[in-house]
Amino acid sequence: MIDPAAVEEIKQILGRSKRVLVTTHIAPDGDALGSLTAMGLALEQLGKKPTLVCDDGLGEPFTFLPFADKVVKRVRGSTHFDAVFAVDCGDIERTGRALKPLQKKMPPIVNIDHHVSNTHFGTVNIVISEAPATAEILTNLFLQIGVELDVSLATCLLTGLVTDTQAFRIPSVTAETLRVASLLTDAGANLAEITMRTLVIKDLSTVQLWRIGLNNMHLEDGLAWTTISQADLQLVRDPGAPHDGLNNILADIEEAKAGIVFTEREDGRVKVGFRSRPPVDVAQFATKLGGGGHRQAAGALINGPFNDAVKQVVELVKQGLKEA
Ligand SMILES: [Mn+2]
Repeated sequence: MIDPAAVEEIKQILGRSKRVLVTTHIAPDGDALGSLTAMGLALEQLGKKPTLVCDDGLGEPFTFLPFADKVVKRVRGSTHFDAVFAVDCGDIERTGRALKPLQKKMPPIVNIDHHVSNTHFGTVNIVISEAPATAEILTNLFLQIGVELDVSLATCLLTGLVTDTQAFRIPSVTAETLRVASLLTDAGANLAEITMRTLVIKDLSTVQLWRIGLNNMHLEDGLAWTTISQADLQLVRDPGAPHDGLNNILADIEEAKAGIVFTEREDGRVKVGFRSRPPVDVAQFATKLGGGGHRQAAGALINGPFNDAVKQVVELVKQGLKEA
């Protein structure tokens, strides 16, 4: 249940609006894009003219989403909008350049999000940090304002829910999350297909990167780490492929308390990606290196040379794990 006063304010804004810009955060994930397209579909159902903007666009594996082809990187034509909806976006800076063309005459902003760090930048703010996904908040909002959950809308929303919860596996998943998911499957969303497309299937380059990473893996004193150098990247079909999953594999080793993937960048700097299982806090290490993140997933970008950087961070983290 969403605060009825906030829902009333949203209804009033919608009552005065025809053209609505919907946006989300840069480097979008499944919850960002699922929420963006769901909001667009809902607005269309309510007779509005939505424009969906994501500064980084919408790419694989999310092109299957209903309304995916409506997502643009920049506003074209008139920059007059009656309202802005920002979904899954903790900070207005995270919208990138999406709102730049509106700066001179910014309409009311409705901010719907679940990031604990949300800056409440909206005219109306629905920020529920206990919710595991923005899509869960949106589902409840749609029910409260009388939007019908059809199969397209349900598919977008369930995609947000499945991806942000890693298929309902994280601690913030509650009975309410499962009730929302069952409403969405009742409406026709295909849970198995969404999970397969967004969490299971990987492109070949990703798995090639994992192979390199697993070959280079070390495990000492409760720390699992691996290195991917520029020379290694030459062996991968698409060197830019994501290798987040590799991080999780390392941190999932029973004998490991934390996992680190070191990636050598073209500019000589070193990307350091941390993962851990509760209660081990890796954000402290990332922060020490000038980066940041969450307790169980954090990162930093540090200076090379590569081998020296790896050695230094491994020693720092091993020491920290020993003291903890
Ligand atoms: Mn999210």
